[in-house]
Amino acid sequence: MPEAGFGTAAAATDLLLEARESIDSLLGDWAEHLQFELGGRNGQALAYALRTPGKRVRAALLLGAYRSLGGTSSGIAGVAAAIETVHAYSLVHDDLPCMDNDDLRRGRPTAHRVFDVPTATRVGFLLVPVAAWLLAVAARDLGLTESALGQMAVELFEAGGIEGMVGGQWLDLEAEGRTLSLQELMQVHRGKTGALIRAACRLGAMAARGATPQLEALTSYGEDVGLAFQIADDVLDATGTSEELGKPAGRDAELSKSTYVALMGIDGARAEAQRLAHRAVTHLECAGVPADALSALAGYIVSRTS
Ligand code: GRG
Repeated sequence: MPEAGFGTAAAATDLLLEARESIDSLLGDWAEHLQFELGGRNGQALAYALRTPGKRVRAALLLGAYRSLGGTSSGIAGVAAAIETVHAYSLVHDDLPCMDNDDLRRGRPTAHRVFDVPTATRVGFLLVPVAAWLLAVAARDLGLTESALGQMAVELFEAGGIEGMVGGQWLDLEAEGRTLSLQELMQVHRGKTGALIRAACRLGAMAARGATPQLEALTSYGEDVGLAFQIADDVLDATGTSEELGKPAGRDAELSKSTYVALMGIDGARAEAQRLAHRAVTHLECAGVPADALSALAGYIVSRTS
């Protein structure tokens, strides 16, 4: 439930529900199609990865950003599905033995446990062109120009690359067993988790053909909620149960990872996440971007229990 001071609770729950329903349905259709096209074990594994149900926070942020700038087309779901597919690839690879070596994800056995490591590795890579296809189809449905599609593709795949998610994950892996400074930790979090969340907000704004000040406000909102999201994730890893999280709890301590909890304690980390979520909303208010749903989502991000 979103917290007091963060907009109407129903605005976040409605958006998350809509995101979950539309993305699960769209990715379910793609899973069926690609399982048939690819065939065999690879096809089954790709469909498994596409069908694993997440909270769809990135999709909800993208829908919220799009609507906040007046977007109305249902075609936006395809853009949201594209970013969720890049996120799904990152989870499949993050769980591999060469990275976090986890058995459970989204309440289900990880892809490499159900299939095997080479298959899960392949499937992770295959999800990237699937995301590109989803984006291209969505851009057509939204009536966007080729130039706009090109800009959105750069946005999505740069956020997923060395300057963003891959770079952040790389730094995170290299830092295992070492204590990072707060500045270094922020760099890891901004890349590993923040970059895709920032991109979700920017893609929603770009699809709505937002003006530069609105795009900038949504970018700043995305940067702050992106960091807040990962801080909340650190807190949940330290305080939640594996059942609540749908993945093994307490892994950060097991892997000797630097986290906000390690640096600031649980209360300090919670307070920092709250501060960032509030600041995120002020960026929208200052630019006159209608903030109710995005404010409620910011509140949800720092008060979620899974
Ligand atoms: C080759 C170095 C290298 C990297 C490959 C694996 C990878 C790319 C990146 C990992 C990025 C990653 C897993 C970041 C963690 C982000 C995070 C907090 C995930 C959990 O997000 P939720 O809670 O998950 O939104 P659901 O399941 O709800 O979608």
